[in-house]
Order: sequence, then structure tokens, then C-alpha cells
Amino acid sequence: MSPLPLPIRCDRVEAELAELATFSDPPFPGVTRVLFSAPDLAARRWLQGRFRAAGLEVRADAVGNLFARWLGEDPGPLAVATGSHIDAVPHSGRYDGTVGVLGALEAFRALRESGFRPKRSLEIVVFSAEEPTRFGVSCLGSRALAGRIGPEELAALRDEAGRSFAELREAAGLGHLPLAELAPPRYAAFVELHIEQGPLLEREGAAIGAVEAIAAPAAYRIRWLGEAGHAGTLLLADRRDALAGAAEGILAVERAARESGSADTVATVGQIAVSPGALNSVAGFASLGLDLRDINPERRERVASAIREAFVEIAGRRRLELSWERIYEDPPAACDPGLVAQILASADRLGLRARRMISRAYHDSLFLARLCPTAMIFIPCRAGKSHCPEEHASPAAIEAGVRVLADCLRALAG
Ligand code: HGY
Ligand code: MN
Ligand code: MN
Repeated sequence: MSPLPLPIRCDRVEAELAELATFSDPPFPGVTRVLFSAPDLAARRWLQGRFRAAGLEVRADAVGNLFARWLGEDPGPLAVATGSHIDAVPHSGRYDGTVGVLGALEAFRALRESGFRPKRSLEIVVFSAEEPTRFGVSCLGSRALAGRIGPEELAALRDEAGRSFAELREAAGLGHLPLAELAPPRYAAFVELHIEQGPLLEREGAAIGAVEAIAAPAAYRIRWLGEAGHAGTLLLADRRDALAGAAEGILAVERAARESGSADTVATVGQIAVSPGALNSVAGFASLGLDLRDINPERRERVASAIREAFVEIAGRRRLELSWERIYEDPPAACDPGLVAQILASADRLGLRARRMISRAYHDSLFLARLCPTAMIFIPCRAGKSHCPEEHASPAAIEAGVRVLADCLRALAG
């Protein structure tokens, strides 16, 4: 006999999502919440208050990951964990990451109010800097927990204004926690609730996605060095125009991805910096951020090589100097088949239509999968839009996701 429906209060989640969205830098109505910015620090304080109000034990680690624990009756060494991130790329939406944090909090409250008492401890993790905005490195908090970025690399990180990770974490009140003592958490399982950030679930009318694999993301910084000059007097034959070279490079990126032989290859240049950046000056310097992903890492490597060869040809022909810096090249992650089956069973028990799928976006689960059995629960978002103010997940979609998460946690920690 299936247990009584949990007293999940979606109005409470909606109100908390709306309040969390107010912790943002302009421009509005989008959300911008960058690691250790004033809105991020305020959001962290607010969230810790919500966790404590729900009776959870809260702690932070040296890189700012937050842990909110519901102590189990027979805790043992391995807790069951869930969670996601609350940082938001510039001018984005209010659901990316936050649904997985506030949805987990609501699942905990509803389980407790239903009289459930976990044997294993249950823990919500809020990972620092899932977005690469501040330092260019994605999933900074979960990457550090998985040991994929060490204390020296972390301390060497600097943002575009030249501020170091060390000084920013000091200002965030974390300086007293030694980076070298960052210990990977020991979990029996990790399940992350997240919006799909794509159109499949909505298109198929499915309420739940059980994620089987997470695509392999890579990112690079490419710098083109030419010669700045006067837009009127420097003739075309004499130019070493860094921006024109970078522009040819951006089209070469798109061509290499299109010619990979699979729609699963995606390559994006969404970021460019130019110097001197004057209307009437020839650009002497241009820097590109390249985001390259595929569910097949070997194919991703082939496309990265093709892009690099094209860049070398362009730079040679235009007499430009070229530097190619790898920011990260991560392998894909396979989710735990047992947890995927649990998600599908929970959805079925709740009468929710579900499908297996892959995640083309990366998530902290990409790194938790290196530490413990991991899986993700996706819910639909309107037209698959994300990383923009139009991002939207309906209250019904969020409630369905929270119900499946709570049912999974009850099964895993009960
Ligand atoms: O870019 C991503 O895949 C994630 O949304 N940060
Ligand atoms: Mn995101
Ligand atoms: Mn996210």
C-alpha cells in the first residue's frame, strides 16, 4: 500500500523561489548572482536561515559549499544527499539550480511533517559556483570536493578584475577554513533535482526525466594578438587585425561542430573581449571563450583539434599570434542505474509520466558521480529556455519533481 501523499506545500516553494530571486545584481527582471558577490553572500545568509528554521544542522566548507543535515536515527557513516546550486549566470532565470535546493528543502519539511524519520542522515548540499562566471571554472565547489581542482589551483584563480579566490573567500568569512583540508563528503547516494534546460519533456508531455548520463563539457580561452592601429590610415594590406581573425575563428568553431557528424556536438563562443575596443581603431587584441560539449568525449577531442587547426591557419594567414589555454576538459558521467530505476519507480508510484534521458547541460552531479552513486531528476521548463529571464518552471512541474525527490529520499534513507 503506497504511503499517504506527502504534505508538500508548493506555495511555500514558490514564495521562497521568488524571495531568492530578489538577491540579484541588475539588470532586472533577470537574475544575476555571481559567486561571493553581495547578492550571493546575502542569499547564502538567507538560505542558511531557512535551513535552520527547518531544523537542519548547517555548515560551510572552505570553498563555500553549504551542507544542511537532517540527522538520521541510525546515521552510520554514509548519508543520502541531494541539492544543487544557487549561483546564476548574468541576466538569467530564477529556476536553474534553485529548484534543486529549495525543492530539496521542501521535500525534507514534508517528510518530517509526515512523521517520517530517516535511518541514514539526509543532507542538502548547496555547491559553490556551479556557473563559471567569476573564475571561468565550472562546478568549482563540486569539482573541489571531487579532488579535480587542488588548493594551489584554487588559490591562483583570479577574476577579470584581478581579485583572487583567496581574498574573495576571506571576505565571505571562509578564510579560517584551510583549503588543504577540504574533505570529500561520503554519501550512499546523491540525487539532484533540476530543470531540464531543454525542450524534450515539455514536447513529449512527460513530467519527469530520469537522467542516465551527463555530457562531457570542455572550455578554452583563446587569445589573438595583432597590431592596433588607426582605422583611417592603416591600409588593409598592412593590417594584423585581431578581431577580424577572431571573427573568422568563431565561424570556424560553428563549422567544425556542424561537420562533426553528430547533433550531439555543440560548440559555443558566447564571450569575446577586444582591445582597444574603439570605433575608429583596428583591434590589436581579441580573447574568446569557447564552450565545447559532446556526449562522446572522443568526438569532442576530434572537434577541438579541428578548431585548433583552423585557428592556426587563420592566425598564420593574418600574421597574428595565437594562444590556446585549456580551462577544463571533463569526461562525461554515467548515472547509477539503480538510482535511475528508483526515480522511474517513484514517478510510476506517483502516477507521473517519466522518460530516461541524457543531460546536455553539466551539473554538480557530473562531479558527485565521481564520489558516489548519483542520478538526476529533471522537470520540464517552458520551451526549454534557460540562462535567460524567460526561464520558467510551472508550480505543477516543481511539485511533481519535489514529490519524486521526496519519494526517492524516503526509499534511500528509510
Ligand atoms: O552550462 C551549463 O551546462 C550549466 O547550466 N551551468
Ligand atoms: Mn546554469
Ligand atoms: Mn544548473
